Amino acid sequence: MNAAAALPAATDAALDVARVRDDFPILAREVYGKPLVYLDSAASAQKPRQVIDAESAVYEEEYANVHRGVHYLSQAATDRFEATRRRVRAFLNARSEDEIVFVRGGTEGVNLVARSWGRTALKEGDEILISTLEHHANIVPWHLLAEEKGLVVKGVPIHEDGQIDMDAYRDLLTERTKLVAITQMSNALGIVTPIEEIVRLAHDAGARTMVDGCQAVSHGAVDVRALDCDFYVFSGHKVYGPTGIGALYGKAELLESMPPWQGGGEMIARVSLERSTFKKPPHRFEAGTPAIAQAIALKAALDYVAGLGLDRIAEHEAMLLDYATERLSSLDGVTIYGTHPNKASILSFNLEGAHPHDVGTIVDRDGVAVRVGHHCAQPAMQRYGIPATVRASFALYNTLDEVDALVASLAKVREFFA
Ligand code: 7TS
Repeated sequence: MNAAAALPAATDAALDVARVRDDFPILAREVYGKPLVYLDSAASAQKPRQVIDAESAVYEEEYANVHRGVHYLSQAATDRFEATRRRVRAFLNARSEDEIVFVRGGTEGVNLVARSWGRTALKEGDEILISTLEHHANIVPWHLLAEEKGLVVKGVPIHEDGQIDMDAYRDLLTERTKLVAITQMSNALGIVTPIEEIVRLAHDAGARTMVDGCQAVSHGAVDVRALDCDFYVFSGHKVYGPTGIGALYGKAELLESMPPWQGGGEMIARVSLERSTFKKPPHRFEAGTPAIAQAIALKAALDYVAGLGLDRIAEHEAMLLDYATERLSSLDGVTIYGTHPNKASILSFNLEGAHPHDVGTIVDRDGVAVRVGHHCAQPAMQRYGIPATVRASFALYNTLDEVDALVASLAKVREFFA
């Protein structure tokens, strides 16, 4: 991924993980009398003090509703809320802050695109291409829309190694394809997709593109202008920010052409009893009181990762992933899902003879938090003929010792089921 413009420059030195860990108060706690080993950041990342402080400072110092008050506090809160929009613009390297719509998270971003753009731009028989790697958030909204409008949703298959089958993708792209909605990084397998090529081929075929960046944004810089995607979504909570806030990027001319998807306060130009007219994007898509403190604190999260340097974060996580892959492979009866070299930060696996839920429960007693289940990515599980996996996901605050703790705990699981 390309370095985004306008982010504070980081130095070349490796990540100082001990210092970074001090920023995350929760990492100092114990569970069941054992040090917490948090390997579930793909579900939600822990928060640094900088984000926690930014959110509580809003309530302690400058809280009021935004975009409506003439009074001092409302204007101060509005300024800070809009400062995050500018920050997200820089984070994604969008052209304009008007291309950044605040949403609750990735799920809401996809639903917005489906409900607003999809409902008006697509017609019966049109095709939407998704992939086997998608999170349900980038599948179900398209199914709902397809049901309503008579659209066809098709899935691009993946190879055994978890990577998108680009030949199959080329074959599936036809003049009927009107949207390609594909992830930049799989939450279930950690595979990083060739998203630039996917977008380029879609555009060559005349289709619009929506990139699910929920997993990708915390592992490398994103440049939506270089990528040239039409829409891009991400959730704040996976990039060390608060829950309840995320962003949808949409190209200005597309957002301009789209109708509101929710009606209410703050998105209107004028309302009479008979009819309403609407504001321009992005406010047209932001009905009601938003997640004010969360949005303001999202800026602190984006500043935090930029300050450390996304390249350095990615390098550290790649080191953890390589080490974990090697150590896990040395255990008997381990199957790793997603073996294509282009992957980041996620290790999805099963232990022969042990149900993933049992594995998760046993390692939890050693203080090791992993996610088990289908990871809201059932098509990927179906591809491998399994109901679930164990998923360890690594973040900027994880250490090699924590990988060792996971492996030691898994060795106990092996003994238990031997
Ligand atoms: N897309 C991807 C690729 C995701 O990983 C997730 C959440 C979403 C969309 C939805 O994001 P939300 O913030 O709106 O929920 N993924 C996960 C996960 O892997 N474990 O818990 C949530």
